Amino acid sequence: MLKDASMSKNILLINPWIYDFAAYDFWLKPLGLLYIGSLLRANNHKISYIDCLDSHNPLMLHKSGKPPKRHAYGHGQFFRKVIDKPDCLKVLPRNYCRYGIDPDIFRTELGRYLDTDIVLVTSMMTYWYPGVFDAIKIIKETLPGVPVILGGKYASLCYDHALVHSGADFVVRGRGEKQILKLLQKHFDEDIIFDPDVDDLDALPYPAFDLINRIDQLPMITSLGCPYRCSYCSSRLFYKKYLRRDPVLVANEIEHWQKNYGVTDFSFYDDALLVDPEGMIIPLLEEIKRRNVSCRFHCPNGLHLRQIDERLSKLLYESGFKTIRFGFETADFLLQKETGGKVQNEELSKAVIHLKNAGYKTDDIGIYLLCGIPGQKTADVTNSIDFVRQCGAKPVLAEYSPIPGTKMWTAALLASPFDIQHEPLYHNNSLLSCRNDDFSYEIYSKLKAKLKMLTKE
Ligand code: B12
Repeated sequence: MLKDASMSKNILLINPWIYDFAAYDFWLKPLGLLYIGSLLRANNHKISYIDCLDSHNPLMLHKSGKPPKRHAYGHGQFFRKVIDKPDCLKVLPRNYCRYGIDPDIFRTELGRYLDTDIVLVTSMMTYWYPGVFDAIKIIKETLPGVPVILGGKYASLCYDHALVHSGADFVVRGRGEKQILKLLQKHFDEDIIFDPDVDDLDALPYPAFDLINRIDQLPMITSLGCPYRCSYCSSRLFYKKYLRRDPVLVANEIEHWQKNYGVTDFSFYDDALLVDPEGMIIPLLEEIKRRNVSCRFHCPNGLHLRQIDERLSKLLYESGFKTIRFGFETADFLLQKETGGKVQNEELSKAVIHLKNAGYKTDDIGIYLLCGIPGQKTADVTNSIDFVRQCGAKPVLAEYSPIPGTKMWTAALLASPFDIQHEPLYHNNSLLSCRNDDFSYEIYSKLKAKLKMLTKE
């Protein structure tokens, strides 16, 4: 029996701040939280949203008088304020900042939702937990007695830490759709009205992007999970199966956001967007072309190189893929095998030729190189940089962030001079927490500066 709609809850979604040495809005949106929001709306709840990272927050714009610099493609700076560093991060002589709106503005925003029944807070990087804790503390002060549910990446990867320290009433680990419905049913006596098969990604309602204050870009996923098992990556911890959507339905969604909300920039959050191109990217882009939907696409998360051939390169270029980054990680054959075997050197050189023939320039082709993995030598990083440059692409250093539960975690525990087991702040990629005598922080910094000079030329 269905309950009266008036029995549904007022649910407030919160995307907390980031506290870090550096943070740039590289097409960053709380996609998982907004997926949960739309599912709850389909279950008759009233959903509201506060984004502590909103660079267009009107109160904050008024207060600061200086808007963060934004790029036409929908990425750019956040509001930023230097804050005290947690003691354990004092080893790094860099400013530590809060990115996002000021806490007093967050309090004011919360004041608009005093009738809230439940607050849902998301979390991203494990080492961003202090922003999450501060948000929960302020929610508890402003909305006393209202239960707070925490989910997301930090909550999942550092579940015990979150249970003890976060201040949330409930902590949810892993995919949230089923769990949140059950939690609302069990603890708040709410009926489940719409309970889709969460393995069918097309059965989920579109994320509640309409709640975003000013949409400058939107993230999309065409799949969850990854067929590869790279040792540094946590994808398999979240997704046992590699789930894909129907490309035509992805095109429908892109067209929906473009036609009804005027969105032109889309970022793909997939772990494996290009795998089996005939199964997704080719039919998707052909469908978009056929419908005359004109968009720009960005892939801040690394793409797989193996699939890049003449046809796909042309299609990506012609379809408006402006920002393309590929995960290469290292030019060392043994290390490639050890970390996951997803790509080899010849595949990079061939891919770059195809991409250039299609129209991309050296600077457009960003190649992520993993640096600071346990036991890695400086020579490996410099050789990899040289190889990428010889191929005619742009090396981009991706500093290793150790993630609990991954295959590389045990090696990271042994290699790190920091207590990464008990303190997630040490997972911060800026800290280079698995540095060693050969690949020290100083060497890394010099390399990074040199690379900046070289790629500026
Ligand atoms: C897109 C992406 C990025 C984007 C931005 C993403 C963002 N929004 O912040 C960019 C490119 C900027 C990025 C950068 C980095 N990333 Co990244 N990224 C991702 C990626 C691929 C997708 C995240 C996502 O949206 N997933 C899809 C949504 C649907 O899933 P979800 O968020 O988990 O949400 C579900 C659940 O968590 C839950 N849930 C979420 N919120 C809530 C709330 C409640 C209340 C409940 C109940 C449930 C719930 O339900 C949701 C639906 O099922 C993930 C890997 C992955 N596949 O998830 C890595 C990942 C988060 N990134 C990771 C890493 C390592 C990095 C980098 C450090 C890489 C590097 N060396 O440069 C940088 C760090 C940047 C920085 N400034 O520090 C790691 C995490 C590291 C860590 N220690 O936490 C991940 C897990 C990948 C990995 N290697 O394993 N990343």
